[in-house]
Amino acid sequence: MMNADINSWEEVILIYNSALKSIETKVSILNDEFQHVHSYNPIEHVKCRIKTSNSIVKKLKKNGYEATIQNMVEHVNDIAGVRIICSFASDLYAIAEMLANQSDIEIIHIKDYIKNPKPSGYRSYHMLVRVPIYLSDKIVYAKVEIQIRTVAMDFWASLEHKINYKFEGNVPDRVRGELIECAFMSSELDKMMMALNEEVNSIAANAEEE
Ligand code: 0O2
Repeated sequence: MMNADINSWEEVILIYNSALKSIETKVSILNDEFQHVHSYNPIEHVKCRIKTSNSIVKKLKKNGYEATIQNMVEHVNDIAGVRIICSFASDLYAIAEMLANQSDIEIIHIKDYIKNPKPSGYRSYHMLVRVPIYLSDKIVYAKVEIQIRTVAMDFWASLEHKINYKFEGNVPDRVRGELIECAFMSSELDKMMMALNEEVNSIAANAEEE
């Protein structure tokens, strides 16, 4: 059964909430296993949210679609959103690969705004996936947008989001320029912290060998 079988608002919420739970559990298992094998948690925290009905309708209208359940399910990719915040960029790619390798996760597309940041300076790794939900009499599939980013990327994105909201999208050029500079600095910070962490790990590994 496909997405078109979802036909009431209550059912939409039920299905997308289940999809969120499914991804949240998968991420939590990976984090526990990482802790078991490597003795540390790559994930700082995970945030799950269902897009509000107002935001869904706004997005549909912006893209020229009528506000119907069918259009929502077909054209709004981020009704269910999971944000995974990691300490280091290397962990972020490891988590993304582990999720991608799970046979019941179908990847619809990947947008790597870390390798290719947006002109705004935005950096994050986006996976749009589809997961099966087993109901009493049928299987339905729901899309989940997974955003994976470092703490520094998340800090930048939440400030930029607030600034955009305050200026209703018309951010003054000077502020926009400063934001781009902050994005560059946060990227440099990520690189330095990752290098430092690798150095500390190799010192610790050498000490263990001796
Ligand atoms: P909100 O309020 O976070 O929900 P799609 O969702 O795939 O149909 P698009 O624009 O092609 O649409 O997807 P993209 O580029 O992958 O971005 C989706 C989400 O990423 C956005 O959702 C934001 O959460 C985040 N994002 C993308 N670009 C930026 C940016 O420049 N700054 C910040 N702070 N966040 C960004 P929404 O629905 O736009 O917003």
